[in-house]
Amino acid sequence: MANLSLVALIKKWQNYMDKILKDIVLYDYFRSSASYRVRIALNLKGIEAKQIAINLKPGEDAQHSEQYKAINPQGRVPYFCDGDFHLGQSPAILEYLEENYPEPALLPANSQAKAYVRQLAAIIGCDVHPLNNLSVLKYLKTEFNADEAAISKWYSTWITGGFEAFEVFLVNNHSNGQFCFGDGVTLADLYLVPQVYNARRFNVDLSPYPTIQSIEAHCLTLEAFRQAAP
Ligand SMILES: N[C@@H](CCC(=O)N[C@@H](CS)C(=O)NCC(=O)O)C(=O)O
Repeated sequence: MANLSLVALIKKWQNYMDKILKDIVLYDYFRSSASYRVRIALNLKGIEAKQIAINLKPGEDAQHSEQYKAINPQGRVPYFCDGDFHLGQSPAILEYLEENYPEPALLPANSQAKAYVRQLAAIIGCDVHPLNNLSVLKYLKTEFNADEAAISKWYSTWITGGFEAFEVFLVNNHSNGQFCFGDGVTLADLYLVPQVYNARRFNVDLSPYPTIQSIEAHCLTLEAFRQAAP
């Protein structure tokens, strides 16, 4: 009897571990725009992921907890697990999703078009977002005594610089005002819409960027974007 229940217990444990190992998990935070990109991709590709919230709110700082750092040593979100394969950094996660869950494609097939879309994504992912990250803002406050006004100025400076160029690229390349490129969603839209959300949070004036605003408005009519929104 005792042996039988031990076997049952082991079986139960094995089932549980199998489930965890096969699960797709996304560690994220609702306001994290890097996580928002990944949430949109998961929705578009119809991938069900278990979301685990890491509370980035100053004072909570769950990203720096020992427990979370044991999962993601970088202490940032998003962090993605496909079974026992674990991955940080939204660009890497998005590329992984694109290769392993190719439908619908988020990159055009043509290599020049693909490079153009990646360029747009990189304006935000490499040049805007990293400068406005939570840890950067915290550093400005604690190390340079930056007050709220200075932080806002810093924040809008990098968004404005990025959006100015982004808008010109969109216009010069004849964006249809619904998507950054062509007539469907690409990675560029996944980077743009969350960044516009950040801009709105910090009251950045978006009036000089009508195409960006129009793309945001259109993308937010799509269920995959709406459900991923903070
Ligand atoms: N390059 C990374 C950036 C990730 C990142 O910095 N995420 C922010 C939230 S959007 C974060 O976790 N910040 C925590 C912190 O700065 O302490 C990516 O694209 O995944």
